[in-house]
Amino acid sequence: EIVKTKEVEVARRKEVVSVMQLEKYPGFQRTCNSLKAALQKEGSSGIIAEFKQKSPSKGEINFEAKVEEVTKDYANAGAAGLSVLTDHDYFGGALANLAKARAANPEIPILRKDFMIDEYQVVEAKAFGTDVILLIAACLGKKQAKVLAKKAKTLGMEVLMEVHNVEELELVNEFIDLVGVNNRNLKTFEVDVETSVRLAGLISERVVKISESGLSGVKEIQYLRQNGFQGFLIGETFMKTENPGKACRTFI
Ligand code: IGP
Repeated sequence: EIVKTKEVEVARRKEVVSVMQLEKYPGFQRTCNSLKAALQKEGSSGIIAEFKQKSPSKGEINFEAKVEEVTKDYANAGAAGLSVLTDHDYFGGALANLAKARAANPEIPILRKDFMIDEYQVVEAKAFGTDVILLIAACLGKKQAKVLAKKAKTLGMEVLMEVHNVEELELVNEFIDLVGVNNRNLKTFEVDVETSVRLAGLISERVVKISESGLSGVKEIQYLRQNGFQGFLIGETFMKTENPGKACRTFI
């Protein structure tokens, strides 16, 4: 179970770097870029392009790609935001990748893609230059989700909550800025864009809606836009090609 793995990982990391040390990292000196504003901007592509080298469902996707290069190419292609996986065990990501993406792209909003279960990770996200944290409803309790979201807001970051069904929408609270519907069922890995469409009407008008996973064509994006989505999180479709930035450009 992912949550257990994360608890062990976080406990280990806390011993290596304390919260007080993290607060001295360069990320604490900067003001965050708003993903919500970027997605709401007139003419925004809505594309949140992800740096993803492997996944539990697909295995290796792209081990050659360099995070600085790919994220810069995404930004130049016209992506509204970037997503960087920092989970190592399941997705081959790293916090170092986040720092590199940040250094290469000072202006664009960056999402830290990980399984957040502890306030320590929220502080860590800020330290490494994150603008938006991800909270996966399926991994959290209602109270825990609120504590983590509030902490992120206190540090000036935005919060994206990921849901996959109606029940999980119960976890959305006043500190959530964006809600993402994951089209992929994390247990079966099955992908269905209709998951987004079905939930769209049930999501608060106050938040920006994002459709996540399994998106592979411009037609799908148009369809989702018509159904109220302003953000589209895409990883594999870009990363599986030799030139992810170029693939991204075809969606803009
Ligand atoms: C991207 P895809 O199918 O375009 O590569 O999906 C993103 O939605 C996916 O990586 C993702 C994810 C997650 C990864 C969505 N939610 C939670 C790790 C954890």
